[in-house]
Amino acid sequence: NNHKSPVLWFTGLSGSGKSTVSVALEKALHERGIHSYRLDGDNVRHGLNKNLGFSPEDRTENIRRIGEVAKLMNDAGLVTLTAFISPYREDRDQVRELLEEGEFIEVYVKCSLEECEKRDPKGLYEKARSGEIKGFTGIDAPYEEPNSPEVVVETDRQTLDESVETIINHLVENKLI
Ligand code: GGZ
Repeated sequence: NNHKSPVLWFTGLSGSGKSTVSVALEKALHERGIHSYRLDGDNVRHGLNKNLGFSPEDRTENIRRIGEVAKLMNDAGLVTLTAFISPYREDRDQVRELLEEGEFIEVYVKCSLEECEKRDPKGLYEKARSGEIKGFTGIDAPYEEPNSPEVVVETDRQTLDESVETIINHLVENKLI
């Protein structure tokens, strides 16, 4: 198998738009005849990783398992999309190391904390601010920004279509699709 298929690893704060952008990208890839598979909280944290919470150790284990699953799907030749906060740089770098050179595409879904809090689609930031939820990313748990992500999309400054186009352009320019 000499054809590289990418793992698109979305990382960013809760509410930054990881799911929205990855769903839209999946659709754009489909329109180009490219079959992809998306891993996100709905199909992973309720199944494979339902024994994990949000302590630093559990988040690291969450990302480790997702990385291993992404590697398997990548071996099977699928374009794989993952949408998890993945707050620790070291954990993301471990996944990068599991894959071959050039296969791991870190997509930083950048959005100010202020804007994420304003969106607060599930009311979780409000609960974190009031202390009802402890250890919430960006409030009282860390988010380590990527140092050199392959792609950055800024969801508080770009439209959804622009973000998708930015990612597609990167994939085309690097002959990954
Ligand atoms: C961050 C939390 C927390 C805490 C529950 N911190 O906006 P959401 O709801 O849908 O996305 C968040 C999701 C994060 O799960 P991940 O598997 O992506 O996290 S990690 O990569 O850090 O393992 C949020 C919800 O779960 N959630 N508690 N304390 N997000």
